[in-house]
Amino acid sequence: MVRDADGGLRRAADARLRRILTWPATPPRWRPQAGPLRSARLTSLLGVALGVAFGVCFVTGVLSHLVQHPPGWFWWPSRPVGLYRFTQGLHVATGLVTVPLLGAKLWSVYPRLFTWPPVRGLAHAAERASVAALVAAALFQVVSGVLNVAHWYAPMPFFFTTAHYWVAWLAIGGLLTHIGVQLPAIRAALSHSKAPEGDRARQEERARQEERARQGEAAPGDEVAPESGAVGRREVLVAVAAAAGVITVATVGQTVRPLAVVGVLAPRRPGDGPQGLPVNRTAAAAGVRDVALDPAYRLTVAGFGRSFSLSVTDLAAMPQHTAVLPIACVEGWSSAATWTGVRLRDLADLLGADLAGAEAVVESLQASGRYRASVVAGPHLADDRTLIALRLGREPLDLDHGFPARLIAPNRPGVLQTKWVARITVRRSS
Ligand SMILES: Nc1nc2c(c(=O)[nH]1)N[C@H]1C(S)=C(S)[C@@H](COP(=O)(O)O)O[C@H]1N2
Ligand SMILES: [Mo]
Repeated sequence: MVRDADGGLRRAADARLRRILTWPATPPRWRPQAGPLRSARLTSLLGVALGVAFGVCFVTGVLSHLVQHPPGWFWWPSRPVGLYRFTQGLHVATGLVTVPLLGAKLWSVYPRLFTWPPVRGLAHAAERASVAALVAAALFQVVSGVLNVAHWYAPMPFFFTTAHYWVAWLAIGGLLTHIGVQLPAIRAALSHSKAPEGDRARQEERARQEERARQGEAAPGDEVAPESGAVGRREVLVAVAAAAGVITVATVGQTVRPLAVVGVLAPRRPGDGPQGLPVNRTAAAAGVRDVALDPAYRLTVAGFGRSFSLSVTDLAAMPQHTAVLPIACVEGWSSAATWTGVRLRDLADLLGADLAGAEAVVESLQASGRYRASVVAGPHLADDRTLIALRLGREPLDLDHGFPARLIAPNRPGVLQTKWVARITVRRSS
């Protein structure tokens, strides 16, 4: 029978692996001991919280990536105006909450790194390797994400966006595998108080624990005396929840304006900056000071075989519209502002072509740099709140906010709100 043959093969491979890896019978003395506090229930509760935070973070992160780098099949609406602001705020907030959760989770299982013997066979080796990959990926995501929120790119010799995106897939793959492998143990640990005596998963896990205990390698999660850790466990959970709460309150002010005063850990706060709005990249940093202030500035609009140029006076003479729209930076801060200017759609209409199925490429005076241009897809091109803004509040745009003209559209990441606009090219979307 095939099944027997498979099992036989695996047993033979396992036996060979064990012959190669001949561990001393007794573990070294420096092996950390599992205390009663590190119970399976604590580990499982932390794991569930971490899984939820990580899941929300993953979904909102993939969404953000799709919005910024849309593949052909992807469609993103221009309304609700603040949807991206919400999903990205949630991404950063859940990501920051994983810092204490991941720390506590790793603390609760850390003596398991030293299980003896280190490798018990092929399946065990594969499981340990997958957990190692998961831990490495999760730590990478948390550390790189925090560095990004802190605008500290120096320790990252790679392009953050690409690395953070691909490692997220590694982490989620590792996480799903881990949950699959641990499901019986999680269920057993969490059904501890509620499940009827005969619960099978629980019995199986009990049996496994007893077996491990007999082999003198009681895992830290194994509840030898479940009651002894009860008070301590609650304290640990309260401390972790408190840490998560403090981190959230101290950072969420970068996007929730009423909490800005307590946002002591938020690198940027709504309301701080010229004209009451933070600046991502200054005109000086982008190298556009002189060209942006040059009276010879013209905005070129091109497409469908036509092209024309407008001065700031020409733009100001067109119908002006006002919209309250947020800048929602992927780095986690966001702030709403009142913008006034010309509708992008009105400019495109001057080309005299049918705009159905069209998109616009908006380019900056900035000669180089990753965010010097962006594509405005159909829904945003058609939206009457998508503006080439000339004014912020009551004043002309500050030079650092994109003077003389910048793009501002609803429901888009900040990186796509191109400043110092020099050229708009309208084309059929591919
Ligand atoms: N030309 C140009 N436009 C740009 C950028 C840039 O680097 N160059 N940065 C973008 C990013 S990442 C953000 S968050 C917003 C911030 O706009 P603000 O500086 O006016 O707040 O501008 C966007 N527009
Ligand atoms: Mo940004």
